[in-house]
Amino acid sequence: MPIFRRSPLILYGSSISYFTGKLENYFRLRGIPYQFQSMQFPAMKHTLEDAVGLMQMPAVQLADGRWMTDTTKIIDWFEAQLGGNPLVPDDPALAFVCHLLEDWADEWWWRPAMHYRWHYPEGARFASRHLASELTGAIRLPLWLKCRYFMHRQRRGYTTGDGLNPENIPAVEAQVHRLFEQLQNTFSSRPFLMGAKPSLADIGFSGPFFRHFALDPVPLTILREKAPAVLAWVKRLWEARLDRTEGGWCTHLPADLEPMLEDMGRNYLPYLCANAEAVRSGRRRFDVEVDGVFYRRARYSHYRVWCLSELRSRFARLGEADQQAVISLLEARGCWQPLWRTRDLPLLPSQEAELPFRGGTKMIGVN
Ligand SMILES: N[C@@H](CCC(=O)N[C@@H](CS)C(=O)NCC(=O)O)C(=O)O
Repeated sequence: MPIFRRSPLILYGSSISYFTGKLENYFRLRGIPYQFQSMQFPAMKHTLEDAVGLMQMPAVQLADGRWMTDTTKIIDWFEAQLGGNPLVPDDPALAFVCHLLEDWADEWWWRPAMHYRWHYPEGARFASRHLASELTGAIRLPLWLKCRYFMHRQRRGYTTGDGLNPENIPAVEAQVHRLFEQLQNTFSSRPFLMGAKPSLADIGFSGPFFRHFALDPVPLTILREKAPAVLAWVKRLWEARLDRTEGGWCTHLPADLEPMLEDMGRNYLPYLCANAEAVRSGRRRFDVEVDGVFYRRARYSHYRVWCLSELRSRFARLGEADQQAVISLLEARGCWQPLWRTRDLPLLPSQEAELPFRGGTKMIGVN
């Protein structure tokens, strides 16, 4: 029996964090016992930089003392220990789509989720107060000052400091509305993204939804009014246990997922390629127009070069017939060509090879 079945691991993070929420949904779904602890700063920053090479949340400490970082690779590791691959459809082309959706949820919906939290005063007031009280009790400064620090840091790092401005905000919000409509459509016809049971794609989407869109005041109001089936899915996923779920995978790509793939082919995949070009030429800030939206002075991300390389390696590992199936599925939805637009990727030497026990780069480097 794996060690994590015998003694609970510790999950360090924040009770309103995107990726902490993603990992909690995974642990619950898989029945992996965990004890949640809020990260305390500044102590955890030093602990994590020593233990895993960088400070990001969540972090996991196993009962044998080992530390882990990066939800995607943490989940991979647990899945390998548990065996059987039950969170990914058996059909290789659908399995590829499942991983694509997880990546899209992790990386593309981060900025809009941060926008809704930090742009609107009701979100920013709630989140800054919550984070300041939850994470920085040991810092002896007035609460109002810590709140100001969080608001400023998160905007500078992730919203206005990552390509958002008054000109493009309406278009970015329109994308979020479109996603809500698409998911409302999906969850009105079946319980989870890829069938009657939860997949890695659902776990991925719990990132932007569980602790952001379904929690922050402005997007929550939109969901209540326009996409209640999505709120029902958030709750269903939180309550789901894999050993108790019945039903199987979709046997082919459901029509309701097609518009999402088309959007991914128009926004995320071209963005990933543009980001790779920015990293190659050392442009820490770059301008990029994707899906008709112009992002000025977006931050480059070494980590997302690796994300693109992971998607490509996953494809490369498939047999010839499965590769053909993936190509036809992606080509028909406009995802194939943008996946390869930038040929050689500027990866760092052995980039992220030690995950989940040691990380090399943060999603976006913010101090
Ligand atoms: N790829 C990482 C991303 C984790 C991440 O970026 N987490 C955010 C909080 S939800 C964070 O810690 N950001 C670092 C910072 O703000 O300094 C994962 O999957 O765990």
